[in-house]
Amino acid sequence: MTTPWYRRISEGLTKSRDRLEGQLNVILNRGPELDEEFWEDLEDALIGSDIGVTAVTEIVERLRDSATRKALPDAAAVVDHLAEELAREVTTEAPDVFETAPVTVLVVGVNGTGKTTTVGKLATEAARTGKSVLLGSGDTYRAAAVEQLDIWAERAGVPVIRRERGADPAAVAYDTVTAANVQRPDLTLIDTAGRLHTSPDLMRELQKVHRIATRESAAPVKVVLVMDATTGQNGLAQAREFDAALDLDGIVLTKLDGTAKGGIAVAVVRELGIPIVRIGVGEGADDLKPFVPGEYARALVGRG
Ligand SMILES: Nc1nc2c(ncn2[C@@H]2O[C@H](COP(=O)(O)OP(=O)(O)OP(=O)(O)O)[C@@H](O)[C@H]2O)c(=O)[nH]1
Ligand SMILES: [Mg+2]
Repeated sequence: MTTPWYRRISEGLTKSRDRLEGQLNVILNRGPELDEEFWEDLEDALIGSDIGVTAVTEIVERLRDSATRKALPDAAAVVDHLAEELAREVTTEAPDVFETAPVTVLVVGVNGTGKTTTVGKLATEAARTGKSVLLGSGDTYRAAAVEQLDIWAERAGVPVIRRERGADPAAVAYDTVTAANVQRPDLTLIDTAGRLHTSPDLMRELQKVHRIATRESAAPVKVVLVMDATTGQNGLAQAREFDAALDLDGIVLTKLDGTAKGGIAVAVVRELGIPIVRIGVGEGADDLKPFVPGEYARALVGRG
């Protein structure tokens, strides 16, 4: 069961697991009784991981039901069953947007969440598995943005469509999808500049980028938000705004390695209803992983 892949996810979630596992151990050390104090402390431990009140209430309810039916006889049995319930909360039927080919994916999000890095990692992964990839450098604001994407592209050996700094990002999107219509790559990824979800002008600009890409692209166009897991509840607020403006197809949850509140992934799926399509557990090319509910839950709870 301990594949290298699982080990990396598990390492990435160390901070979150240390926190949650520590709290669960405190609860377990008090004894096997399933009294009110047990259920309250379990709830608090889960809410403290940013799992979100809605999901926590449902999970604890189900565990209580099982305990009443004597399926879970004591505290240890309940805690052992927790990972399974958590996995259930984040399981969705949504298809993997990066696996359908051909596809064009517009990558959006607030400043510094990891968009360009994620585009680089995705390009690396796709190229390695023999897919053809085309990148569009849609961040025309930041001086170093094009160079940053170029470095990833060069390493992955994939072409990039770009324009001069200050150009209209919708023009870059146009150039990219029209090139894709001719070259027909399996995967086209368009990076965009970071922007605050509270800025109407910048959100309108992004809608224009999306409109033009959708109008011109022969391949279906999907929109993926890159969300920084360390921003917690604020990240959820960002996601709601981006979803309202662009109707998101998926979320890449980055920097899970940088937070003790990795339960935020549960809140993303349950409260936003948007599937998590990848998780970022580090800065390297190999640190972007598929989101597998069972593995994630085991890595978060740390037991079994
Ligand atoms: N620890 C960790 N760092 C990450 C992860 N993903 C990205 N980063 C780092 O986050 C920082 C910002 O990443 P960028 O890819 O430049 O973020 P961005 O969203 O493109 O930023 P802007 O274009 O300025 O909005 C970089 O230092 C990345 O290495 C991750 O999963 N874990
Ligand atoms: Mg960027």
